[in-house]
Amino acid sequence: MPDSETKYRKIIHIDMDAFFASVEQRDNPELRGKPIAVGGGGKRGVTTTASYEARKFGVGSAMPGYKVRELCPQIIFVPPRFDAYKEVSLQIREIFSRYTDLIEPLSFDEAFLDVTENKVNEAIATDLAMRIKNDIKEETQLTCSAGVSYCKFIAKIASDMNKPDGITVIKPSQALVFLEQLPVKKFFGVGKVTARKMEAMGIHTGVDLKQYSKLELAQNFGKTGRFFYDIVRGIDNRPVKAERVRKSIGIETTLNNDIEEHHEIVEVLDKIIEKFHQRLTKAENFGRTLTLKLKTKDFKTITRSKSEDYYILEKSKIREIAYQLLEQVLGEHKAFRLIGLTASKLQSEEEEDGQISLF
Ligand code: TTP
Ligand code: MG
Repeated sequence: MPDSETKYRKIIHIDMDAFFASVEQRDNPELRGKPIAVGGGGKRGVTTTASYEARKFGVGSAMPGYKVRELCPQIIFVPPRFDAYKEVSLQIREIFSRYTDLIEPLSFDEAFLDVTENKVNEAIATDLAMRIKNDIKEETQLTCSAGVSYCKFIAKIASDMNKPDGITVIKPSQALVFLEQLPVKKFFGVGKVTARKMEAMGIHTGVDLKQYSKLELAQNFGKTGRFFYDIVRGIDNRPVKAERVRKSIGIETTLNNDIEEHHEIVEVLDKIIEKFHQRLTKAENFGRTLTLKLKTKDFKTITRSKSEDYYILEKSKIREIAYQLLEQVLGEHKAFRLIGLTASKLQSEEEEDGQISLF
């Protein structure tokens, strides 16, 4: 529990209610008030989610179709329309940004907002959460649930407590009792295996968890164990991390000696291309523009770029363009001390603009 000297943060966690299913019911009045499952209608498919009407029968996410039919024979299967969900996702993010720039999206339908300082000078976080809920309802015709607290962990648990269309506030003074009563399966990172292990150790709720020392928890659960130790005492200082949109991905190498032999330059460039391609592949993020950067021995920086209509995905294509760009430079300059390659106009950036579906 943070001591009374601490200036508490104000964190809101927002999560849309039965997200995909609600969008389907909004866009097709015939589905309203009925048990529906989004996806899972095919032979092998599983559901993405289910409407609240279907949840009464026990239908939920990631369930195979046959199981859903067993639980709820009158279920209506609806194929997913990811573009529609993406659109709402962008809409709600725009709403959040009216109130704060400290937004950390966790998925398409949920985000943390740090509103300690906010753009509308609203001192009461609960009132701000109400405003956000109202904006979302008015502009998307959909409901969401909000959790309000002083840290991320409690705000996220709180948003799930009064679904749908709910709001739950856990004040710092209520946090300790709240956490002591919390079933361990609600604790971050408690999967089935951990839950079973905890069960065996007699840990059912926060208060049981508290009986163990930090060392004991670390020995049994590693790094997560230390996290549990702090969390159950209400200590969670993780900041809300605003997602910065990446504009470019690049690699450069400063050389020990200036190089001017053509074959040496190409050798270094080939190594860079290899690493550069690996990095893009790992990030699953490619660019439409490639930039070659060179620094001459007298510290002059030269860049040459080329853009394509589509993302430059293959190593051979990167090499082809990089060689072309190098040829352009070699006419004027010879000796270099740095070589680099950068990709820009990235896939991730354009997805953010809503041009490309994320699914
Ligand atoms: P959730 O927020 O977990 O669920 P939900 O919004 O449907 O319901 P709740 O009211 O309980 O928040 O997930 C958001 C969307 O993500 C969900 O509508 C569909 C999708 N999803 C999947 O595709 N597969 C899954 O296994 C889960 C859990 C969600
Ligand atoms: Mg949700």
